[in-house]
Amino acid sequence: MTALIILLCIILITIVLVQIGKVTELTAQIKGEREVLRDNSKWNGLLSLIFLVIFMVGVFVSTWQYKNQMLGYGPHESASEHGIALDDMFFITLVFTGIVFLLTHIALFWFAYKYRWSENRKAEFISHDNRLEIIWTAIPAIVMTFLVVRGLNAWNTVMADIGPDEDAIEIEATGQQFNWIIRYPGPDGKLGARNYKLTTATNQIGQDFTDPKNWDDVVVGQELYLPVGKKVRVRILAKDVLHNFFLPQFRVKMDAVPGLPTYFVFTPIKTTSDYRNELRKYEEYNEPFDPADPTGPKRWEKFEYELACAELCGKGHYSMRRILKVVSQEEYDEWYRKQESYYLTQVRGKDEDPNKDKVLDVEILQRAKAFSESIKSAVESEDEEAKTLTLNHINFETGAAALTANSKYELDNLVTGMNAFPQIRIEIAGHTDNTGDPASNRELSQQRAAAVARYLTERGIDAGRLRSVGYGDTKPLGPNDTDENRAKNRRTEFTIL
Ligand SMILES: [Cu+2]
Repeated sequence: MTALIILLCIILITIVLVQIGKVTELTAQIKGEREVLRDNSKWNGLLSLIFLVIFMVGVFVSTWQYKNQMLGYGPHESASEHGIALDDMFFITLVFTGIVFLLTHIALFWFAYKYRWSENRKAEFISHDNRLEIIWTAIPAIVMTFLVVRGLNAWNTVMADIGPDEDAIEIEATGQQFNWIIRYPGPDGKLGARNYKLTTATNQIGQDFTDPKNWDDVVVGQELYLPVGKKVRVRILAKDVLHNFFLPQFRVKMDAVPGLPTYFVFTPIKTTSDYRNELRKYEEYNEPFDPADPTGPKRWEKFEYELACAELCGKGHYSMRRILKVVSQEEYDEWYRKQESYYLTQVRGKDEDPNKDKVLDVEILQRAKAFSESIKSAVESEDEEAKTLTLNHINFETGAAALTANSKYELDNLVTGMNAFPQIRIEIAGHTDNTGDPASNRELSQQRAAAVARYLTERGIDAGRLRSVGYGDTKPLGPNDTDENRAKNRRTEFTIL
């Protein structure tokens, strides 16, 4: 129905236009051609002049109206160092194109009015003018050179990579349909190697876990943090289709291309709260964030820097939004301390862990620290029960009393503890589960406890400070009903006497 009405309207308008044309022709015949021409030219010139005035007023009013939407101005000042230079470039280009825009439009409509048709005037025909040609070639050439040289300069500064010894954080962003996987280096400051062939459901970015640099790497959650004033290099990759790493407030924008790593280096210069305080000065940011809740928080209070994907990468594209918090170095350090290694929390000890049989340096350090803390609190404790500690990382060859090679780390921690508290004496106790003959269980547990004691004396601990006992299956921690519980009951303990 609507379509029919629209069609009818078009037909009617066409008929009206044709009729107007006919009427004009008829009046021309009656009044004489020249008179009509003079009338038309006069009106044409006058309307051009009126249009010029309205148009120019419109240009200036809308520029004023929307000034707070412009990059590099008011609430949209850049939050990064290089962003200021980029905004300046836009501004200078705007000044030049603005001048040209104003001059050409004024000339166009003013001339249409001033040189409207008149019987007493004849056009002057200029076939060629060298001076004019030189002027209008030279001016754009000089302006273009200025803009291009400046732009090239800015490009080289913005795209400069970090130097080998420069103090910077390198993080990694991998785009996939539909989220960003953001990886931070661990305390070693280095990101571990990747190999796409190693990609699995748990190892989404194909980290090569035989590379020790990967062991402490962190994969962060929905919010990412960066310290203010510190240079950041983002390694940008994609797993499936084109994505784009876009931090609008920082003027950071770089394609994430499958198979072709790109990067962007930038320095945030404003924290999230700095930026909020700047927005606070503008009326439009003092409106409620949620229009349905007029007394709720204001827009500036809820402002967050965002990481977006600026490539239409599929139907879930919008869900690639992430929050970036720029904070002080202290706040950053505090957040960073809370992050956990992806490898140690998600992969370590599982089937796909290539280092299952090895004890890692990070673990040795962690265990040494934990051990020294627990032996200290056991020594200081008044509670009898707290004086018994289980040696969780001591293992023996199956059915024998020989210590496995990896057991030495915990035993060395025990040696360090015995040296730190020279006054203590300990009882080393071997325990088994209830499988097999009780007498041989007791015998085996005795031999194992003795093996531990032997190791300690070999490391210089006085034998008088040690007592080794085999309890066999007589002191289980719990019922021997499942494999798991039996494993808990097979243990080596020591008690501070
Ligand atoms: Cu995307």
